[in-house]
Amino acid sequence: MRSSATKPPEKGEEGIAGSALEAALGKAARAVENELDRLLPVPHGRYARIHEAIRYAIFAGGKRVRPFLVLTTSKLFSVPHERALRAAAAIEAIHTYSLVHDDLPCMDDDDLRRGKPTVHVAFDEMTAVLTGDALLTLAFGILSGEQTHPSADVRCALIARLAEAAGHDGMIGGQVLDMLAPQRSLVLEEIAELQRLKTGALFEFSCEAGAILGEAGEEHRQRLRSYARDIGLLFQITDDLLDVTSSAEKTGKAVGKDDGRGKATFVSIYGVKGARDEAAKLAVRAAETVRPFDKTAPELALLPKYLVEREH
Ligand code: GRG
Repeated sequence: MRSSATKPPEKGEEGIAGSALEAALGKAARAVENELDRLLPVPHGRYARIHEAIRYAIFAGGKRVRPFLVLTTSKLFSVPHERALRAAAAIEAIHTYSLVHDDLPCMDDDDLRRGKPTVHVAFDEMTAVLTGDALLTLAFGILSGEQTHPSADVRCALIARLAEAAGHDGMIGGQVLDMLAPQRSLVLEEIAELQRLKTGALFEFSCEAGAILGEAGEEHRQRLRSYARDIGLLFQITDDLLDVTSSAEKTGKAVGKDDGRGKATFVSIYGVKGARDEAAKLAVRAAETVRPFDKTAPELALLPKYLVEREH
């Protein structure tokens, strides 16, 4: 029998919930990585270099939060796992393409991503551009496949929603605002708008994908959209906080860049404490929004707090 001195400290309810969420995130990450491994080209022939770069970008690491959201929201509407996995792989392909392109010398010019040299550093610039292009194209190819859903209408709805989220009125639009924004002169509403597009749009797709695959009603879709908006925003606020409070070792990417460029962020506007408070407030609201889903997917309500407390 263990003596009380050697007994590990009992986990509180929150700790247990936190570990359950971490286990669920890990499980989702492994599942989507297996699916991507199946879907990505195996390096061969004259195209081997681009195939290798695609695999390098995808398997460099990453938290796989967006695939987790696709898989978890799919569970709400009893979407078969194999279908949800394809949509999860598609969103991770789009997300990874955006990181590869964002790191290019003509954009953010970063050398480190997911703790490894960026694709243009590990390979070369041309290969990095084409890797992003290939991943973007692959995502739509995956969604168009019959294994994603037997109904062509549902597949088209998914494709249209992803095109909207990733395109000029979504992530690309946000990136344009970010690149062209007059430094420091952005006000809070403009930063929120920019980030809602740049970071939030893919979160919105990730949360809605399950509802589209499950042909859920508008009420559920709206609830998930509103949850996604809050977590997209708190995710970005946390990203801004990590840029000033964390290190490259922990985040796996360069830090201190926003301040170095005189870029207006949530932290430059709210201050560190104000930004933390704002993120925490959004986390509470997001968790409340998905309470009705607690029985089927309790992880959804746990995720917001986890995302504001993340260290990378
Ligand atoms: C260049 C097409 C193009 C788009 C750029 C999303 C984006 C738009 C750029 C990424 C740069 C960036 C730092 C965005 C802020 C928040 C964010 C999306 C961080 C990275 O996402 P994580 O933390 O990354 O989920 P991992 O590596 O865990 O997948």
